[in-house]
Amino acid sequence: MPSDTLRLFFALPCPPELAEALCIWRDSLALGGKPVAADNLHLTLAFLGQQPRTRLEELQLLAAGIEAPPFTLDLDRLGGHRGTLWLEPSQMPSALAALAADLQQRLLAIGMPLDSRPFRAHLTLLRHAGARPVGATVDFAWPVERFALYASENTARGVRYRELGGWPLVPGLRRPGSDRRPPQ
Ligand code: 2AM
Repeated sequence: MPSDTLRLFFALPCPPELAEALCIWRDSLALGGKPVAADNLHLTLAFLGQQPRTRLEELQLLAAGIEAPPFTLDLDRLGGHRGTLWLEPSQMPSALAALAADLQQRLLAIGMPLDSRPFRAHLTLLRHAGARPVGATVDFAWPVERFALYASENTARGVRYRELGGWPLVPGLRRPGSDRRPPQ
């Protein structure tokens, strides 16, 4: 019988060609550990934790109301902590900060309990690494064109992130405040 709750999060899904390139590069580092599967690579925008299934429709409607433009995310920095290895941008694109902030404000407005830590954009590549990368340089350009809602599920083959809805980022949309004229 399906559970009454789902472990949910909103994220940017990594495009398949980029995911493949990232996995090839990561595997070439030969750091051991538990690699994140190519299909699971993503950048979390908001982590909701365990939520009742009955709230899914509300979350899908909330996401459909978001208007934000596409942007390029330069993953040009390696980060890591306790055997976890991730990629992150050295410069946070303002469009990404605005998208995450808009989503989080809307989630708070419907009473979703969110992590109180500030948003830190990162894409996890590897967990429980046996070694640290030495001298590795990185620069992957990610054309971000959509975001999605996922359920994290434990399967016989490990954790799988199932997409429950996806929404495009639409060109030509201005961020709030971006149409203000500078003072004369
Ligand atoms: P991670 O990659 O840094 O582990 C699915 O679990 C996604 O949600 C992962 O990207 C994970 O981040 C993130 N996540 C898991 N638990 C979280 C938490 N308590 N707060 C914020 N993000 C979390």
